[in-house]
Amino acid sequence: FKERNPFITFVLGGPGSGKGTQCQKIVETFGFKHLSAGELLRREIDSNSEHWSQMLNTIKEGRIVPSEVTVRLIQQEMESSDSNKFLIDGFPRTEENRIAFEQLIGLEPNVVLFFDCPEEEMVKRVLNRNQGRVDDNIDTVKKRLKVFEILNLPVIDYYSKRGKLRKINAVGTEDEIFEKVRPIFSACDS
Ligand code: UP5
Ligand code: MG
Repeated sequence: FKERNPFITFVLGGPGSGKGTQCQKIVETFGFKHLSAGELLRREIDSNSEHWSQMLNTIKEGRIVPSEVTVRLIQQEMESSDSNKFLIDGFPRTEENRIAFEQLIGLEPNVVLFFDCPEEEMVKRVLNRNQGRVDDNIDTVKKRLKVFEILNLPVIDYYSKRGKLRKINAVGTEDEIFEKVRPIFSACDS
């Protein structure tokens, strides 16, 4: 897979910061393959795969599923895809996730997007979503925010130091935010 020299983007940001929404727009405009780690895990739970009940509990508590599970799912999706440009949404959540990906896949991301959004806005968006997600309730959202701050901010900081981070203010309409995202990919497209 490494020999295919894929272009890898990690898409980070707190719960409800708009990662999935903006990924959709990037796919439409730039033709990336979108892989949401959370979606892949929810799909595993829905298909009653091994350890599904443990995974469901972890997500209800806003905690992080073991790296080997998530990295394996992402790897399978990447390897079976025709695309060579990937948006990996909501991963890596922890330094351990990041290191597991680098070791297993043997690649680092080309770019890391960070949707920076105030907590009260994230809470509002998540509670308004209404798509039946088991983690979209005020108790779990508070836990997700805490886990984001403690475990994910160090990952964001790591990529900032490596010059790979593109921080985007995630307040505004979906289209306004996409206009800040667009130039990042226009530059890679040419
Ligand atoms: N919305 C979007 N943009 C808006 C805007 N500009 N203005 C107003 N509203 C806007 O957006 C959220 C909601 O806001 C939507 O209703 C949208 O219409 C609206 P969305 O684009 O869905 O935001 P997103 O950042 O994708 O929020 P999400 O809730 O998916 O983020 P999380 O990071 O919390 O969820 P994820 O699915 O990535 O992970 C869920 C759980 O899985 C984690 O908590 C964890 O338990 C587990 N997990 C792992 O263990 N490991 C992993 O690697 C990944 C996940
Ligand atoms: Mg999402």
